[in-house]
Amino acid sequence: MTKASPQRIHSTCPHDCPSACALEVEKIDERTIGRIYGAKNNSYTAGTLCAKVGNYAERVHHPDRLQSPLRRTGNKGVGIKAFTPITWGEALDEVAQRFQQQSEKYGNETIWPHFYAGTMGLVQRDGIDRLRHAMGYSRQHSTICSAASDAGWKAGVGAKRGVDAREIGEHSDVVVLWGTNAVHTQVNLMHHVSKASKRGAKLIVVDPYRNATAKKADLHIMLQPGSDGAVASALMHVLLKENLADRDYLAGYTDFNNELEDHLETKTPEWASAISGVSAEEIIEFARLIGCNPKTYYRFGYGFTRSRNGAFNMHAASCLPAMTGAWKYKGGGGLYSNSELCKLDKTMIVGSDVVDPDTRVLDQSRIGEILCGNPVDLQGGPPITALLIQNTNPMMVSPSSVKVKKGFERDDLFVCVHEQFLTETAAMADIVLPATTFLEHEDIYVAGGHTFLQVTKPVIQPYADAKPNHFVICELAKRLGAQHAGFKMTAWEIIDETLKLSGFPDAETIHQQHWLDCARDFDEAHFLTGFETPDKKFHFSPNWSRSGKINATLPKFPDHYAVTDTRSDIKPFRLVTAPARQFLNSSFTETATSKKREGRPTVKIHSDICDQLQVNDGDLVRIGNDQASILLHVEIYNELQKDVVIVESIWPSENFIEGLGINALVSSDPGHGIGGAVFHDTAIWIKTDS
Ligand SMILES: Nc1nc2c(c(=O)[nH]1)N[C@H]1C(S)=C(S)[C@@H](COP(=O)(O)OP(=O)(O)OC[C@H]3O[C@@H](n4cnc5c(=O)[nH]c(N)nc54)[C@H](O)[C@@H]3O)O[C@H]1N2
Ligand SMILES: Nc1nc2c(c(=O)[nH]1)N[C@H]1C(S)=C(S)[C@@H](COP(=O)(O)OP(=O)(O)OC[C@H]3O[C@@H](n4cnc5c(=O)[nH]c(N)nc54)[C@H](O)[C@@H]3O)O[C@H]1N2
Ligand code: SF4
Ligand SMILES: [Mo]
Repeated sequence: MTKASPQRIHSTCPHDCPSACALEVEKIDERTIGRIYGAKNNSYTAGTLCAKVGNYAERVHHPDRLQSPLRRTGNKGVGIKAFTPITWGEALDEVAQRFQQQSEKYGNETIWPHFYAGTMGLVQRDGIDRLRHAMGYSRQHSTICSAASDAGWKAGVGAKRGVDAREIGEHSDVVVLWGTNAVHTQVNLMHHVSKASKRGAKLIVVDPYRNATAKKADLHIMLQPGSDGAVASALMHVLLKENLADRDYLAGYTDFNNELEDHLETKTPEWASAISGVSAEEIIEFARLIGCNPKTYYRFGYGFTRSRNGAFNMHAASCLPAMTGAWKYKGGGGLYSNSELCKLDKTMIVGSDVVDPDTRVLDQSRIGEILCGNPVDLQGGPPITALLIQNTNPMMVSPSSVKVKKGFERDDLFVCVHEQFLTETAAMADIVLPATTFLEHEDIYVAGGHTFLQVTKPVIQPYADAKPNHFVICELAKRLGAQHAGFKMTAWEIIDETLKLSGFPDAETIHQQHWLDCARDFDEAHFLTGFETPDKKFHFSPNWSRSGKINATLPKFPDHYAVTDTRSDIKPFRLVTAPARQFLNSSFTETATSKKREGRPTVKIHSDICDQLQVNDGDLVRIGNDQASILLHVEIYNELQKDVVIVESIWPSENFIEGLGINALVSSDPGHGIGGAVFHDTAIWIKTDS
C-alpha cells in the first residue's frame, strides 16, 4: 500500500526577504511539518524557494526552541544555564512592574521598544509600535536596512513601488541587477531572470565581487564599494554623448535640463574609471547595452546603499531608466521595492492615531551609542533603562557591536526579549519570552519583490508555551494601562479591520484564495501617469528633505559623493560584509545544515595580496580598524579588486576565533541623507602577525 502524501497547507515565508514566498507546507500532524515548497500556482514564487526554508522543519522543530518564559538568575551572556523557567503571568507582571518603576523614575521615554523584521508579518512585526505610541515610549528611526535605500529611491521616483518583476521573463532584453546578490538574497527573482536569459536577454550585474549572481552575468561591473554614483553618472554621460538618451521622454516625464546636461559633460568614463576601478571600455559597453535596448529592467538592491553615500548612489542609479525612457516599455523600468504598492491603513496595528509627535526618535543602528549614554543620541532626554525587544538580534546585527555589548552589560538596564531561540541578545536579557513562528500564528504580508498581499493562518499548534508577539503586546498593554482598540482585538480581527479600512476584501476571502494580486495597470506601474513627486516628474535633482530630516547637504546632481570611509596607508583595504546564502541575517545560524553548508567565517582576499602577505588559503590573518580587530581564515578569491575584501555574514560571535563578530568593525556613523547603517563601508588593515 502506498502512503498518502501529507496535506499541503498554504502559508507565506515571514523572513526578512523581498521574495515573501507563497508557500505550501507539508503538514504531518497538528504539531509537525515536513518539507516546505514554493507555491507553483503563484506566478511570482513559481515553485522556487531557498534551501533554508525548504528545510524549515529543522528550524521550527529545533531542540533549542525556547519553551517557556525564563528569568535570568545567572550572569549575562553565558547561555541557557543562567536562566530559570517561570510562568507567563510571573514574566509579564515582572516586565510591566519594571517598566512602571523606570517610568516613574525617568519618564516614559526611558523605555525603548526595539524591533525589526525577524517576521515581516505586519501584525506580529509592527504591533509593538502600538504599545510604544499608546505609552509614549521612545520611538525608533528604523535605519538598519532600508532607510538609505528608501530615501534614495523616493528622491527621484517618489514612491516605494516599481515595475512588476514578472515582466522580466517574457519582455526584458537586458536585466541589470544593481547591488543585489539575488542568488543569495531573493532567489525567486533568478527564476524570472533565467527565463529572460533563455530568450537571449543579457544580464548585467553591478557588484564589488563576483558573487553567486555575478557568476551568471554576461557583463559584471566589478566596481569599488561606494563608487556607484560615479559609474551611474558616466553611463548617463555616454548615453547623452552617443545620442542614446530618450529626449522626448526626458522632456515629458522628468526635470532634465541644460544644467544637468552640462554637469554630466565632465563625468566621462575615464573619470569614473579612476574612481570605480571599472575600465572606461566596460562603462561604454554597459551604456550601449542599456542605451540600445530600452527594454532594460533594473532591479536595485540594498547592498550598494549600505555606505555613507548609499542614499545618494541609489538616486544616481535610479536615474538610468529615466535617461533611456526604459519606463515606457513592457519589460523596461525599475524596481527597488514594492512595499508601498498595496496601500494599507495600518492604524489598528501601529496605533498611528495615538502618536505623540514630541516623543524622541532614536536611531536604531546607534543602539550601542544610545545604551552607552551618548548625549547627542539621547537628545537631552533620559537614559534608556528598559528595552522590550521583538524580531531582532541587535547584539549580533547592529553596527559597532563592541559598544552594543557594552551597553547591554549595564547593570542598571532591564531587558525583556521575546524570541524563538536564545540568541546573543536574549542571553543578555533579564526576562526571556518564548515566541511562536509564522507556522503557529496568523498574519498579513506585503512584499518588496512582488505584487501580492497574503493572509495566513497557523499550520500547526504553538510549540510548548510559545506565544505570538500580539499576545505579549496586548498582555503588557493590559498591565500598563495602555489604551487602544487594537489591544482588545485578536490578530485575525486586526487583519480583517486593516483590510476593511484599506478597501480590500476581507481576511477570510483573501486567505481562501491565498493571495490578492495588487499589481497596477501598465501605465500606472510604469509611472506613465506620472511619478509620485509633487510635480509628477522624475527628479534628477531631488528635494532630499521630502524624505525627512536631512543630516547633510547632498550634491545637486548625480555624481561621485566622496564621503565613504577612505583608504589610507594604514588602512589600505575596503571591507564588504555581504549576506551569506545559508543564513538570513542572524536567523538560520542555529540550524546545523545552514552552518555546515557555510563552513566557517572567512575573509576573501585576492591572491596577489595573499602573495604580498605571504599567506595561503586557510591561513589566519587579522583584519582591523580603529574600532576592533578580528582573526579570520583566508579564502583566496580573485574575482574582486585587489584592495577589496569580503566577509560573508552574519556569523554568530562564538564562531569567530576570539568571539568578536564582524560588526565589531562596522561603524555606527549614519549614512548621509536621513541616516542608514553602513555595513559595506569600512576601511581596514590586514596583518599576518596574529
Ligand atoms: N555585517 C552585516 N550586518 C548586517 C547586515 C549585513 O548585510 N552585514 N544586514 C543588516 C540588515 S539588512 C538587517 S535587516 C538586519 C537584520 O537583523 P535582525 O533583525 O536580527 O534579523 P533576523 O535574523 O531576520 O531576525 C531577528 C530575530 O527575529 C526572530 N523572530 C522571527 N520571527 C519572530 C516572531 O514572530 N516573534 C519574535 N518575537 N521573534 C521572531 C528570529 O528568531 C531572529 O532571532 O541585520 C543587519 N546587519
Ligand atoms: N541568504 C540571505 N538572504 C537574505 C539575507 C541574508 O542575510 N541572507 N538578508 C535579507 C535582508 S534583511 C535584506 S535587506 C536583503 C538584502 O539583499 P540585497 O539587496 O542583495 O543586499 P545586500 O545583501 O546587502 O548586498 C548585496 C550585494 O551588494 C554588494 N555591494 C556592497 N557594497 C556595494 C557597493 O558599494 N556597490 C554595489 N554595486 N554593490 C555593493 C555586495 O557585495 C553584495 O553582493 O536580503 C535578504 N535576504
Ligand atoms: S527566498 Fe526569501 S521569502 Fe522565499 S523562502 Fe527563502 S527566505 Fe523566505
Ligand atoms: Mo534587511
